[in-house]
Amino acid sequence: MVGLGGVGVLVGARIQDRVEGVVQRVTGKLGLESLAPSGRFRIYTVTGSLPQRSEAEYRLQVGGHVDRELDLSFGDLKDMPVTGLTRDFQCVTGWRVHNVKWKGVRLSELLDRAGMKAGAGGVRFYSFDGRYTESLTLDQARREDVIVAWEMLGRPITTAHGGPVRLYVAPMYGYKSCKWLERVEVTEGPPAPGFWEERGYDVDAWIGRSNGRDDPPV
Ligand SMILES: Nc1nc2c(c(=O)[nH]1)N[C@H]1C(S)=C(S)[C@@H](COP(=O)(O)O)O[C@H]1N2
Ligand SMILES: [Mo]
Repeated sequence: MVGLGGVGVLVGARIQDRVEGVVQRVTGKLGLESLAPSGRFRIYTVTGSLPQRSEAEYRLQVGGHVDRELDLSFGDLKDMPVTGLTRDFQCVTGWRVHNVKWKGVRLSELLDRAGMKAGAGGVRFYSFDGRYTESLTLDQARREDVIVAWEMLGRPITTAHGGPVRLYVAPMYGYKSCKWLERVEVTEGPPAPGFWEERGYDVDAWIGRSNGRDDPPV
């Protein structure tokens, strides 16, 4: 458990300080609530920075082993059938945020629109931070509680939380929920493990059933 416990938390802590500093300055200036900036979430990024992309410039690619590559704008995503979820968010390092509200489009909807070619084996996700990756099996990717999210905590997803669009995999530990989502790639054969999985975490990241910890989500 060296990966996330070591590098992630150290980088996370530094970023957290920076983000809180920024948010405190902003909220102070605007006279908004001076609460902790993002509830009890920790802000994680493995690159040491927070990549920024506006809703207007945002694109999501869906490609790989599919019949039709998709190149979607933020508006395209919002025009698709909306799925709302309210779930606990659980990081494998132990912190949990209760009753987080999410909105987005089911990943299965995007996969259906792209169409799977025969022999498709899984899905790999890429972040526009240029480093982070994740993966799911096709069965996992098609679950009703796996969404490409454009709203979190009842508002547009902030840059710190991976906006404008991030993945949200409700039944799995937070590391599956790839922030700053840029590309969804259907793979021929099983997908390569994601960033933290190459560093020792379980590929099947079911909350309460993997990584040797935690009770199932409420
Ligand atoms: N691109 C990217 N996505 C990421 C991470 C990251 O470092 N980079 N960290 C993961 C982990 S370990 C967790 S717990 C959640 C944290 O989400 P938050 O930063 O919005 O709290 O994002 C996940 N997605
Ligand atoms: Mo995490």
